[in-house]
Amino acid sequence: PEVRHARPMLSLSNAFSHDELRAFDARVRRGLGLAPAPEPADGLSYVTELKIDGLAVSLRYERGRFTLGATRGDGSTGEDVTPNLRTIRAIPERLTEPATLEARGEVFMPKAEFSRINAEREELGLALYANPRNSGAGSLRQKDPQVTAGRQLTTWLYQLVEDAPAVDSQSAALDRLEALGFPVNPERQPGLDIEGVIAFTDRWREARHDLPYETDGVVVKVDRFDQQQRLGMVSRAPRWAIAYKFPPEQVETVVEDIVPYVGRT
Ligand code: 3BA
Repeated sequence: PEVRHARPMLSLSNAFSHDELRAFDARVRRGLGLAPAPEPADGLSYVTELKIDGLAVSLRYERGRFTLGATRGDGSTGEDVTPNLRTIRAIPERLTEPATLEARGEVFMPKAEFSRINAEREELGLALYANPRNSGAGSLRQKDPQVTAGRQLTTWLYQLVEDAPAVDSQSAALDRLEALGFPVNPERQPGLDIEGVIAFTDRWREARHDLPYETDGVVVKVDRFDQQQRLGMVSRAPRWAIAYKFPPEQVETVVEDIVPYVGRT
């Protein structure tokens, strides 16, 4: 069944270069009425998160119990995948306090599980999944939760939606999600200016290959909620966040043979 999100799930605008990140910083500074370059007391800092290449979901908890889980869908309406999400061990059935909230994040398939599933599918003569992302999405959007249960899916949560927020920044929200019992990616960094953000993207462009899961970039967010609020949104994308995408992988392919055919024409 379909579910309407209580609050719409937004989308992220993209940046593909350091200059586009600096242009994002310039827009943020202009929007907040700050000087074009960082000053000691300007109160602006960014928090970076690895961009997980998975399927965005929203998990609803009432009085500390998991009650409803949905895919992002078009942002307003997603699919109810609660029984499938209940098979994912990383998703807590009970929180550490009886809170009513929504936690949003990414469900994904680790690289090793992707290899295992594809090897199994090859054995069975089934079509192979192209990448962990497709494999993860396919595994979650199953009619039979037993199929999902047979795949090792996991999750990182990165957004906390509460009626009366208990925290005033994204970095504190990530810590609170962790304290509530959710898995939160440890490779996050608060307290950065834009050059610190750029250094973070440079470090992970290479290091990402050593991770057991796929990341396709870095999400950069203005840390303070009051500043996020003042910046607002354009269409459905917050002006206070941007996704930096790693450059596509350059690989070499060996052409082993060329077989020409002559057709009727
Ligand atoms: N942070 C994806 N959107 C993200 C909350 C905002 C956001 C993402 C993010 C809008 C990731 C768009 C879909 C969505 C929850 C809407 C992340 C990641 N933050 N770390 C700023 O790791 N892929 N995606 N998800 N609401």
